[in-house]
Amino acid sequence: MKLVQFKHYLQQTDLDMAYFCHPDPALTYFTQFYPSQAVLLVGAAKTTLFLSKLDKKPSLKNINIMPMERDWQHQIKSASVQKIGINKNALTIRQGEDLRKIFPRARLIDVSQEIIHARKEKTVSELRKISKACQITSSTFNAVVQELRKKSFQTEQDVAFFMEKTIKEHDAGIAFPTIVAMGKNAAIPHHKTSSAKLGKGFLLLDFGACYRQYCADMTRVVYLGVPDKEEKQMYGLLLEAQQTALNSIKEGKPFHELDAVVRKKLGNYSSYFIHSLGHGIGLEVHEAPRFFDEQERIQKNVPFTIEPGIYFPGKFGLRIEDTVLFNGKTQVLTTAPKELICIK
Ligand SMILES: [Mn+2]
Repeated sequence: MKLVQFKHYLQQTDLDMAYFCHPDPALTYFTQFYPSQAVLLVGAAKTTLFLSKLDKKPSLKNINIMPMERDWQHQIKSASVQKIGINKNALTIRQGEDLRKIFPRARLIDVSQEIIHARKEKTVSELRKISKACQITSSTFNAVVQELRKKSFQTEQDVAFFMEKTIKEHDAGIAFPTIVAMGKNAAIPHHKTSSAKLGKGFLLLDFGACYRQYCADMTRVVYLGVPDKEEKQMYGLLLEAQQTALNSIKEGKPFHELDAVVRKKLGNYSSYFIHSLGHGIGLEVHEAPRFFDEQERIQKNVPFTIEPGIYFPGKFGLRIEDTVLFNGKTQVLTTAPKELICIK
């Protein structure tokens, strides 16, 4: 990862070191490791990971690993430390107070913006992990469609359980709790998967695998039974809108312009599209770039999602989401089919 660049940044800004505590994603970013308990000290010269003695030691390049003994704080005390970088988005008040006790006279400087910036553009190795997470996600969708055809499930929870089991069988974890929403439940974009029975109508599946800490995010909608003309039209319109956004991806284009393209395509229905068109993705499911930030533009090797939706409260909801990458051309990483699958 960009540890070397970050060290340059510390030097340029006169910081003696930066201090990150688990579960700060910045710690996982620089180590590519998810500990049970750890603190990472990045100095201009050396980087040390104080790691719980209960964890297996990872093999890390250019990072010393020290066991987190009871007195580990004493080992790092130093009167010469004057400025310490912290991540205000992750450091708790308690962790900040502990840091103060170690370095009572140092100034704490927020480096969260620098971290967000560094994490946006992915390295080849990060992109490989994200692609793999997307492949697992796509094949999980194909597997769940087969099971739905066999009528294997009674409830939303049954479907989610099968999907999460399938993801885990691929040596991955889940990026977030799987959303399975039957019928009117899908009108709530962040529906909590429930014991609701499957019945006739749209079934929305929003889920993602997490492979070596890197996330995928995908939403597909299938139809249980036979859709009527209006339902088919609504799905068709949303799919067209999503495809229009994918076709409009171009280097340097602001994300809010993509959003505008979709709203135009949805026409009168755009008032039912109640969230942002997408988000950056990586170590976290939702990370920079933020689409509503006017400064943010499409860049090479910055993966993001495209997920238009329409929600009719009390009736049904639809969303079609892909994780995509622009690297000179647009690559849709989540390759599961999008034509409406009807399961009779
Ligand atoms: Mn998403």
